[in-house]
Amino acid sequence: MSYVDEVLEVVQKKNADQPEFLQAVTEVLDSLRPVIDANEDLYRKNAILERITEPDRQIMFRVPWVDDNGQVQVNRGFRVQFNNAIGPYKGGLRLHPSVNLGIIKFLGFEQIFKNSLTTLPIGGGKGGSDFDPKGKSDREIMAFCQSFMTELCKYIGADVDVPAGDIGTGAREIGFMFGQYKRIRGMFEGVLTGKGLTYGGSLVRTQATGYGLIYLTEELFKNHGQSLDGKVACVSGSGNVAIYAIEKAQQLGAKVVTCSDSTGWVYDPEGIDVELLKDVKEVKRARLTEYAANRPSAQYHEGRGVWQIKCDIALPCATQNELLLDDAKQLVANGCIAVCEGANMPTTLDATKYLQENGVWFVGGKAANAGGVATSALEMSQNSERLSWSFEEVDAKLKNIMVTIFHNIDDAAKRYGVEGDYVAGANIAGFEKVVDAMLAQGVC
Ligand code: NDP
Ligand code: 2IT
Repeated sequence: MSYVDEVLEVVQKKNADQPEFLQAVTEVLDSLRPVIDANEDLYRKNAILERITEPDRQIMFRVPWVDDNGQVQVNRGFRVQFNNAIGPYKGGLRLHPSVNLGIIKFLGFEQIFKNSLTTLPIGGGKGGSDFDPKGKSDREIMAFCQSFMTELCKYIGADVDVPAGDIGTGAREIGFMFGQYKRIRGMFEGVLTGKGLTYGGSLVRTQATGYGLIYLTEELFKNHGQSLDGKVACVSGSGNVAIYAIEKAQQLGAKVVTCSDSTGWVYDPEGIDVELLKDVKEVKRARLTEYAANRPSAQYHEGRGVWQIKCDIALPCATQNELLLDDAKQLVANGCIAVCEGANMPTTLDATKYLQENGVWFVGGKAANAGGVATSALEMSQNSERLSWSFEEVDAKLKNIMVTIFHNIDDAAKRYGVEGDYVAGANIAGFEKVVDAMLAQGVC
């Protein structure tokens, strides 16, 4: 049995109750086969695959807080510190009722390779809680965040582990958590990224994941002799990533005609009004029905459905496993040219395969959404030198990083004879740097 198959079997046995983690590991290890086969003895002797699929540590803790009725609520908190071979653990905090250990592990595992692709010195980690921020008052959010950080602060630090935002964690939550860290540890340090601009945050971090996704997509099109100008795009989600992907895509001449949230979706044939969307989602924290009510050209539908709409480019920006095989078939039938993932693992394995086999240019999240964490690493640099860079400077660095990522994954795919397979290219390029650092650092 090949080394990859052996390890996959063990990982499946050990983590049988964690389907998302198994999905992420299967995708990575399957696509690394050419690299592993070329170095099988060395990697096997050093148990590289066994080590890279087992987190350094997994922290789980109780998060008690008091709601507005005086009732004590209890949530579960997580931080998975997966791999710090190339830098301090780095990755977001997800606050969503669906969060469990398997979800955090899949996200932490992906983060190792994504962070390596950024070219910056950051390791992989992820955390969060099954807390549901929807419908909570600001005071309840603060109570939760303070309790969460009261425990988490024991395990993180500017040179140890630097969390950030993800689903359900934005500037408001990062602010409350930063305040509590500072209070308990007595240190003003860059322990979180995505901070407010008045206390160490970086310009462009808010926009970075969405903008970065579009910079990479633009480079992909350029590489195929095309541009985004005049293209029609479908976006899913309407959170941080989706909003700034829509904004940048439209700045570059594309027309984005859809967005969605967890209850419904909008088709707006005249193009999404991004200022209205920001007001509905960032200011009012309302449903998309509010968008449709204020936009005569928009049609609102309950449930899911954005991938039914004919488009050139599909940008899934909501959550994992939201683009299924049937959606992939519909996209191909509608003549879709490219799928670039803004979310983490939004496309199922069978849907990815179908898209690739039918000639759709497919760039997975590890490469396509790396602009968020890359800009977090730029925030860490600014905090270290106690300076802040201008919007233009950070934006130019972000763009340069995304263009570099595209060429690095394209080259890696070519080097291993799988030209155009950007999933394999990303996994290979991300893996090479981490494995080199692991080998250099001995058994740890
Ligand atoms: P937000 O919380 O800002 O937005 C999430 C969006 O996705 C909302 O529109 C939300 O709808 C929708 N959504 C969330 N869960 C589900 C679900 N189970 N079913 C349907 N819709 C859902 O999060 P982000 O925009 O930050 O994150 C989106 C994706 O991008 C995630 O996969 C995240 O891991 C990934 N990502 C985020 C980065 C960042 O910097 N923020 C960086 C790289 C990747 P509703 O409002 O109704 O809940
Ligand atoms: O999935 C991700 O890359 C993020 N949520 C951003 C992580 C970060 O540390 O900025």
